[in-house]
Amino acid sequence: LYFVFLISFFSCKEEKGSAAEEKSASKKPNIVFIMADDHAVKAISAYGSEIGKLAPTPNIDRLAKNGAIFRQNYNTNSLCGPSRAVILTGKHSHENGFRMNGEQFDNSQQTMPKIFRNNGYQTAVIGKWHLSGKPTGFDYWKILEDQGKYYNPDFITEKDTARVEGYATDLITDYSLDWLKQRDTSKPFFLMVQHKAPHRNWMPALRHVNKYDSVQFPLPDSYFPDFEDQEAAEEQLMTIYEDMYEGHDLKISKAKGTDELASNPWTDDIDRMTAEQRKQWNAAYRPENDAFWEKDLHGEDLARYKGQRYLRDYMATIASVDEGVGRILDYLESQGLDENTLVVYTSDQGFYLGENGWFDKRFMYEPSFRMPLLMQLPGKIPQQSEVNAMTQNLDFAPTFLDMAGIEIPEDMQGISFKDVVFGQKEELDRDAIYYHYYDWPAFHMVKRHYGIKTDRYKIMHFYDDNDAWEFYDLQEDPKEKNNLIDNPEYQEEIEMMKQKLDSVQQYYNVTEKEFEKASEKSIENAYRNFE
Ligand code: SGN
Ligand code: CA
Repeated sequence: LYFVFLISFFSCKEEKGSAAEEKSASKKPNIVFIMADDHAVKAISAYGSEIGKLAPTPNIDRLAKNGAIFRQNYNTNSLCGPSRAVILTGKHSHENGFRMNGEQFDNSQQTMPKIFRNNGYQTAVIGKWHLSGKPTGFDYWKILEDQGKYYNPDFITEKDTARVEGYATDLITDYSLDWLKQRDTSKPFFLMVQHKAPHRNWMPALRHVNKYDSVQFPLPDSYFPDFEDQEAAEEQLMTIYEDMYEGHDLKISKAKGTDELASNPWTDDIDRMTAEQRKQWNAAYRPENDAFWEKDLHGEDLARYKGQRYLRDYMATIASVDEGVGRILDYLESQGLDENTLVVYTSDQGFYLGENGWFDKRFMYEPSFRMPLLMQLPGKIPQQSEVNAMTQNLDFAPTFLDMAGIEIPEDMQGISFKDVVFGQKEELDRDAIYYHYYDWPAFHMVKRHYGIKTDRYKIMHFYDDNDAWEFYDLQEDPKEKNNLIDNPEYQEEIEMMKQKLDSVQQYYNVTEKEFEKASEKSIENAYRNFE
């Protein structure tokens, strides 16, 4: 059984006038759901990391101060499209049909925004969609084309597709505020604000490009890893110092004295900037690039340098996201809307910030499996509370509906954690969470795998051109370096976890079909593309 703690640092909450309380109880809460793309838990200062101390996120942290921070929030399939589909439907990938990026989301199915809309809410989504096809269930939508671009992105609306001059994160915040200002004030609203940042290739706003130039970010102990009995980890293509493009990803120039980028296969990110933007951009990177060529780095020094360049840009793109969160919170407060609005901050998945030498996500290991989650709803969610229950993106839809007093459809697979975050209940009725990643062969070559996690153990099975089990005791080995699958001392626990995995899969209707392997041909082609 699992222990769920909700610790409120304020033992006695401020008493509110009973009239105000009655009013807010009868009113359906508004919801502002803010989601970044690839924002690692470690990159939010409220989580207390070293990186967060060096590059704080004061506005995202406001949610932790006003409400709750979730310590054990996870996804079900650590990739963009799949995570979004799970959030919209409250169903695992095999049930909502969107298993990997590039698939077509069946937008005729039941989704959370449709249910909100049918219950009198005004609904809108602004920013990254990445589910192919048009959003359904929204009164208003304005989405980025595909992955979206940082500078001068193309936005798609019901009417047209148009390129807009500006920086994606700022534009998404502007459009969200515009929508809030023109909404029908007689109705509650559900707004999804979905940033592109801090997704690859980490292009900061011009005002932030040099923000962390003088900061040395800590690189994890595992930056130069040894992989033992971790075959899939060994065979991935997501290592900072091996798989990043020096130009496209790290903004390193070809040589001293030029702004021309080293390897940059997708030139459109830079080409689409205006002449003025490019001028400022180049001027910002030139000194660092010239200094780099002076240093003549090699081997591990070069690898560490690349880690720094990556983290500086990654954190600098987050600076704009954080400012955007601040602008939205300020607006809600200025209108008195904060009192009855659930504000959520999360990311579609976690991300590697150099653990195992990696960037990207996809693995069921903690840094990508875990997602940040913070939320406030004054008077309902205790201030400065911590949720230690294992929650999942699968639970978002049922939880938000529950908070709005709307019946949760029977076929949603997530469970509501409303009572836990409201401090009324300690445990969730679930002792293991399920994961299944399918996108192989594809970018970064992370093998298909599935598994479960309990509060102490994790078991994973990688399959396709391999067949490998991994088992971790997270209490003893939180960094997942010791695969204990063959350790005689753990055989009882491993057997227990295998049985639990079977029953979890049965519970979620996972059928044989889910373990189909890729064809030899597609594997061959994929390796050719990614070598
Ligand atoms: C792009 C990135 C990949 C990333 C996928 C999926 N390459 O293809 O590094 O894994 O998106 O990301 S890029 O150089 O073109 O940016 S996801 O968040 O959409 O799932
Ligand atoms: Ca993502």
